[in-house]
Amino acid sequence: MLKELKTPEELSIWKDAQQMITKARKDGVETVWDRFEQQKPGCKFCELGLTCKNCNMGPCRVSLKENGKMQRGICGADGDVIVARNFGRFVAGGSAGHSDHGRDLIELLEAIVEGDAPDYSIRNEDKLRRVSEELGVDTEGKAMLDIAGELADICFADFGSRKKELGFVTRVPEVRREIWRKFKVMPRGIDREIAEMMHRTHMGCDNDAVSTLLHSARTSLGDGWGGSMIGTELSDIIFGLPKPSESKVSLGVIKADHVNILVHGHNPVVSEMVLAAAKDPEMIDRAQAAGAEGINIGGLCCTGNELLGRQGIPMAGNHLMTELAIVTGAVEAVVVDYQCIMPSMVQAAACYHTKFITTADKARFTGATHISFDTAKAAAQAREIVDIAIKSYEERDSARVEIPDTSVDVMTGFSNEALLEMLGGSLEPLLEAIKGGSIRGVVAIVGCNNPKFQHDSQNVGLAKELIKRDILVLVTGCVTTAAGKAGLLVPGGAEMAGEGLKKICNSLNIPPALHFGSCVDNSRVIHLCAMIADALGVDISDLPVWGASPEWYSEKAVAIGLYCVASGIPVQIGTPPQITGSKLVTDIAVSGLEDIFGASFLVEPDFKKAATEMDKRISTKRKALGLSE
Ligand code: SF4
Ligand code: MSK
Repeated sequence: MLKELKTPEELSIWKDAQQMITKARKDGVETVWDRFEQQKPGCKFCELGLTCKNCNMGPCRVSLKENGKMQRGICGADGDVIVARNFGRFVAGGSAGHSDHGRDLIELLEAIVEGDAPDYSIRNEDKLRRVSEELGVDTEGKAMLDIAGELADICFADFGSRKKELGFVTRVPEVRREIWRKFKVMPRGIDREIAEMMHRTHMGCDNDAVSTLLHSARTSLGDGWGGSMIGTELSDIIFGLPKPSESKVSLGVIKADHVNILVHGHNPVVSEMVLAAAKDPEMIDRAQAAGAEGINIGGLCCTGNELLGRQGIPMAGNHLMTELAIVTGAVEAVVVDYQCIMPSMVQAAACYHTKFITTADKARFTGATHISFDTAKAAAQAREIVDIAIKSYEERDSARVEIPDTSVDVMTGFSNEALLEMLGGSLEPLLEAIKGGSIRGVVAIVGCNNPKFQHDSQNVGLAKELIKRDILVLVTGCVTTAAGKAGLLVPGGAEMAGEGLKKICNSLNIPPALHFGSCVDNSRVIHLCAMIADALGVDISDLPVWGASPEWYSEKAVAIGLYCVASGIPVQIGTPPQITGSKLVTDIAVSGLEDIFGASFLVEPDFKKAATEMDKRISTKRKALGLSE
């Protein structure tokens, strides 16, 4: 029997998404929501985390026996061990993704130093010197490229096995570092922790759930204070600091009379070059010769966030909007690097004239046009990509074009440095606002979309609930577009905030939700928390702060959540990871971690209840710090 389709209004809160879901159905394009329904009912064992495929005696599935005891897999692993091992590998996957992205930035920095990446340069020498000095480089009297070479070596070394503690860990308050040393979760090497997680979860190794979970925390810390932080800091050095600027979001940023190129993925190494090529007068001439007014670059997901923050490039959409962007029929090319790119985009693109272009050899898609991106010839390859898009424009069928006419203003580009500059060079005004209660707390809403929820309902709902309570919101990753479309990323959004936060936003002319970058850039959030804790002379876990990922979906989101918790920042998530088959593991996640790290996970699918719980803890933390409410 055919299942009844949900209405577009039930699937997404946004008019542009609803319009394109309707068009997708008319055009016969399958979307993520269609496949979500096809996958129902899900496998209960997998949902609970009780399936193991770690060896070929299995796979095994375990469940509670009639006598109330947990069955064991063929090797004898019980449910707690199986759940913990699966969770550990999930965290390792997310940490590997972020960290390998970070490594790509080191390789680019090294190539710049060696003259092998002539189309790139170091745009922010000031940050290069500052970060290098922080990591122990003596920069006095040295040339920029020599310093960059030393910095690249230090960052590469953080991926290895020779260190006892990662370089950026010096940013963490000493009291927290002591906790990490005591529980043996101090990250030593980024790749090392990931590899050790794979080793521990091989049959016959770590068969103690608590031990495996602690190493999961260590692996995630290697991501947050290692791979991700390197990715963020080196991106700032090479491509420049995000600075507050204005832009637009929603599918309305796609222009009917332009060659539209959407960049998607995470790494700015490709998208920055595509942007530069699109600005080249010769390419614009070619586009005009093809009948277009010009070339329009739009962002999707986190590569979009990278360009939005640094270059003010508009965002077409977040995770669940990526297929829908193609459905406008006005996208000449989607250019992707890696992560969060739905394989279905190849099929969606094939329904129109859209060229789907992959650039990373580690992220190939069957059916795509692949251009193996090489930083030695980046500009030429970027021009080749733009050229493909221009040719594609000539194939566009205008009868199939329908672009939602909404686009919403946003203010973007709030790095820690930009925030400090805005505050007059010191955190003091922010601390005073927190102490005085105008800003009662800070919550970073992070990450993704998931068809388990009405698209963006939780992301936006939570953000609005928090700002009403005078809680400053930071957004990263795909929440950015959601917050932007809801009007929360402009100073006028402060009208939706409580009186205290509104006053601060008005006096600084900032929005009540600040765009802090891509999902890798959650490293900025933990760094900011460390700076605030240091300034107050307390541990991070003493602060009135939270992380939240109401609509998370990815392995990376869990790695982020866990490194926040292990850093002392509690994290709300809208759905649990696949751990609920083990009471032991679930209890540790939602309360046991509190005893070790002073923070744990809150699983709450209702944003109003989540906001209330988060608010309560913020009040408690404020009281403990002796701050007024
Ligand atoms: Fe089954 Fe153990 Fe092999 Fe997992 S490791 S598949 S539980 S026998
Ligand atoms: S892209 S990890 S859906 S934020 Fe970073 Fe968006 Fe989440 Fe991917």
